[in-house]
Amino acid sequence: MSKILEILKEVKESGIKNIYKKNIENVLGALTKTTDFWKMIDYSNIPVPYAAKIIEILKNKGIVEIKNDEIILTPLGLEIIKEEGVSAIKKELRCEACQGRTIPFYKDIELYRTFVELQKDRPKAIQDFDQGSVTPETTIARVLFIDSKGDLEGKNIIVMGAEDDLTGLAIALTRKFKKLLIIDIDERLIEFDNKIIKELGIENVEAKVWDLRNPYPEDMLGQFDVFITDPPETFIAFKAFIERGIATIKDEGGSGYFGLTLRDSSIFRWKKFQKELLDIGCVITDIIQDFNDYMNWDYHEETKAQKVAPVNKKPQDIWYRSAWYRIEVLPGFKRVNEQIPQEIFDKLYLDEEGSTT
Ligand code: SPD
Repeated sequence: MSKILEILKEVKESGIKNIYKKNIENVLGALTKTTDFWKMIDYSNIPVPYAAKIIEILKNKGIVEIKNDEIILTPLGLEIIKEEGVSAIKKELRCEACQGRTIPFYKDIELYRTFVELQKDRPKAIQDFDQGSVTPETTIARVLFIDSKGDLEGKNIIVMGAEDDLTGLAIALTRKFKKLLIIDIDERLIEFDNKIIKELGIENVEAKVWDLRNPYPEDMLGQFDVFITDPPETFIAFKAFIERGIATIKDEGGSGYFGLTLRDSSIFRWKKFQKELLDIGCVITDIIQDFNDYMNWDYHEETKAQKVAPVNKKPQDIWYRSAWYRIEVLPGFKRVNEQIPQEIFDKLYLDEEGSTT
């Protein structure tokens, strides 16, 4: 049996089911690029608890050693990599202009500069709602991407939660939409948006506090062309958020945008998400890996991610990224608008794959 398959067998025996050979190869490949645990996660696209278990097994087998919080491949590790043809993911080959997003944020430099200035005093990301804000470059790239797909000008748009990214505010600044509704459970964010929207006299925007557990009122159903969200990644939460988004869509051809990460869910769960999207009448038109870069959050040390990490060192740089999904709603889609029960909401963020809340 190959060494990689031996490692995989041991990881599975430890109780992890959603794992396959490619995950082990990606971890080994990542370690040829970095000795930093968090950067290794970034390179290998794997949930933190799974990466931690793989490192533990690699260490026990003498394939890596940990010195001063750095994870270092041993001569045995380097030999396995060579013999089994492991190749690292090479982020350095991506387009430098757009950083792999397909559209550089500076395509609208005025929008970017205005946004950077306005967001300076934004509310800090808090643990309560699993907040973690994307960089201003990401937020502006999202808006330009949405515009590039014909989903901004003259459209009715709803931004559902995740306003810690200020995507709703950035869309408001374009003034290109027909109607914009921003909802979020965190009143600090809604107040922040409303203050700026009022000061700048931007019309046809409403920002209001809304708890996504509650069904939408009739006047929000079937009213929008586009929804934008960033769902928590337990399956049940994902389904609930996306169904809520689709319930707001007016007509076939309407679209939805959201982020999905491989840092808090496995590729196996992505398969389940994608099947669900097809089953509820959508098609996935775009998936752009590493589109969304999240700024490190202050509560990291309190999280399961840091607790399971094999090092005490905290992330020094951006390591948490997500893919940007675009879906379209096809003829025959259904609107689901049910109450999300408390017991589902209680398990919204954390499970065996999620660890950053
Ligand atoms: N807790 C860290 C920040 C998490 C941000 N949520 C990303 C969700 C992607 N669907």
